[in-house]
Amino acid sequence: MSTAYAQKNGFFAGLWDYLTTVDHKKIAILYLIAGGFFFLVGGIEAMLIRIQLIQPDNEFVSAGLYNQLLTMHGTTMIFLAAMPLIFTLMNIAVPLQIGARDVAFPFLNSLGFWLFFFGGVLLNCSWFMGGAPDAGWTAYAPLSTTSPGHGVDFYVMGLQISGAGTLIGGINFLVTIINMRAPGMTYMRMPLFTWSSLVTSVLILFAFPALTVGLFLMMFDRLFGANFFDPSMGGNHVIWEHLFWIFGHPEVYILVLPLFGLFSDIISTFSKKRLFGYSAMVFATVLIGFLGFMVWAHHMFTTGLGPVANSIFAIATMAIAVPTGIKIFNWLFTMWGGSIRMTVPMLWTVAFIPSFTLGGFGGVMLAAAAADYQYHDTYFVVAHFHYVIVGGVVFGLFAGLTYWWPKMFGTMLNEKMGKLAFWPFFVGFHLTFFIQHFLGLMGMPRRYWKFQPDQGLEIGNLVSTLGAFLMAIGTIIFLINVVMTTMKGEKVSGDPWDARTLEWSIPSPPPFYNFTQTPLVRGLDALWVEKRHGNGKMTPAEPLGDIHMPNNSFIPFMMSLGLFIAGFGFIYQVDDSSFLILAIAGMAITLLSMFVRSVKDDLGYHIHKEDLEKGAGSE
Ligand code: HEM
Ligand SMILES: [Cu+2]
Repeated sequence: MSTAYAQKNGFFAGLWDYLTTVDHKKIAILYLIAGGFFFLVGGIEAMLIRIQLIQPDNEFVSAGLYNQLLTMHGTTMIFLAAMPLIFTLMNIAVPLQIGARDVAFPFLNSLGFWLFFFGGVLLNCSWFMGGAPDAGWTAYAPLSTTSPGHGVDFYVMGLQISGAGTLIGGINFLVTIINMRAPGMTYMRMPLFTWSSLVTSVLILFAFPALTVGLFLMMFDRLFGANFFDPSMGGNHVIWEHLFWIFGHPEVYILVLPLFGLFSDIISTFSKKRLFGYSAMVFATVLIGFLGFMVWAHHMFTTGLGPVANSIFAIATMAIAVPTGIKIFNWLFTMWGGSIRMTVPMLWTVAFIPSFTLGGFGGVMLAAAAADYQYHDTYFVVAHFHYVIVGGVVFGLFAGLTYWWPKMFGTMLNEKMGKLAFWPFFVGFHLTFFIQHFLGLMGMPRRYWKFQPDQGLEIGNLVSTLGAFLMAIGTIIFLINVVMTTMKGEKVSGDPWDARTLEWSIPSPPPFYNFTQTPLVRGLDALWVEKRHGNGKMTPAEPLGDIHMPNNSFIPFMMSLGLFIAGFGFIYQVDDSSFLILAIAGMAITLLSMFVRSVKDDLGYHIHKEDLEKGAGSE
């Protein structure tokens, strides 16, 4: 067992460090870079869609390309942008909020990232290899099973690899939050972000296997001649819809619940008050998580489930408004009478509340099954889900990145620039999506390439596109802020927001072992308790001792690379069976890496007490 931890410098040493890292804080940065990149790709796709719809009968992109852009925009935003950026936040904050040195399985954390990354790259390779998937992000059969070319095959293989990464990541956080909490951190003292990450991890554990199964069946239908979804051969395509939405509906809660938790932390921090109704908030989070699973068939009202099933799913769906309402009111009550500081994270949070509530109203309208026969597959739906996904998830990501930026990088994003980014994005968001409710009610169908001049849809579409440009401007200003902040590199203290939870009790950025000594938690908002009733510092729960750390490893990268190579093999063996060699070679790389991992003893290393006293690893 080695005890040395040499710090090498230089670009390649740094690159190698990131390729092999198992440190949750560095993995958070990897998720940020990859997720941020895919967010820009998805955003460009959105802009191209909106430019196509800026005027009637437009010929900016062809119909086929439009289908690809639409499919890739939705798929990219959900799987390759929103999910990884949420993993950024969970990775940076969860271990620190519970007083842990890392996640439960650091090796798996790295594997989860690389699987997501290679899956996303594989999916996007389709653009350069004969065309992207074009059957919508929902890939409904039989449209998807009969779509020509290899686009949908890339969807199947890319999402399978990427989804495995998410599943692994979710399980890791589940175990981490259950097992790794510092002494005194009972369940009812966990910060709300950690609570909602726990519920989210449970949702991932139950939802993603449905996607895995669906994608496997689809893979066999498309690549190996099976007929699970082909009615003419005795299959049933409604099965795909069920499997997809048993995954897909919980997925939207997987995306939004962590941000609900984040908003709770932000609101109590910047109102200088304990969260109002803490236990009701926890209960509401769990209830939303549970109900999120019981309502998937509201996506299938029009498939002929029958009036009884439709009514049950309609009522279950509407019931979600109750715990969500409890949350909204508790946020408002927390702010009520607080001494509010309108920082940039707080600004996004305050903007989120009415925006998301409007999205919720649209959701309740859609939940009325009879009415959904009118709204179904119109722009009303597009308006609704962007209200919740952008107004909830994207606002939350901006809030969370700004809030935890100092913890991640030790520098603070500029507040003025932050506000300058917020306003165009916020105004643009409402311009883009509010009017789409009416376009939908006027009969504009979803996923259409063109509309016609005499339909009265011109102005609405024009406004919507102009709004999208404003959002793009906001995003660019945010990026400029990131670049400028990084170049300036002004250092901040460990607790620049005067915050309440454990992550702010250590330096920014934290040393790689996080806590020199595990802290003792004496109440909810552990750091705040010490600020009020102590000397403002956490009391250690243990004497200073050696810290055990895991070694870096290149194996997660190799395992994922193998699957990436095998993916091409599986896809192209349909045309030419010699591609099976690629499938076999790729699987061999993966299996060999797994074998090496199993037989090689990797016991990690220790940081010695004496080195800790000298301040090893902290800046
Ligand atoms: C940032 C500005 C955004 C704009 C301007 C935008 C615009 C659009 C447009 C025009 C459509 C096509 C609707 C249709 O014809 O059916 C669409 C679909 C979609 N968008 Fe966005 N979007 C944005 C952000 C997002 C984000 C952040 C997410 C998710 C995290 C997202 C998820 C989706 C999904 C899932 C679809 C459905 C795709 C499909 O039907 O296959 N969008 N978006
Ligand atoms: Cu749903």
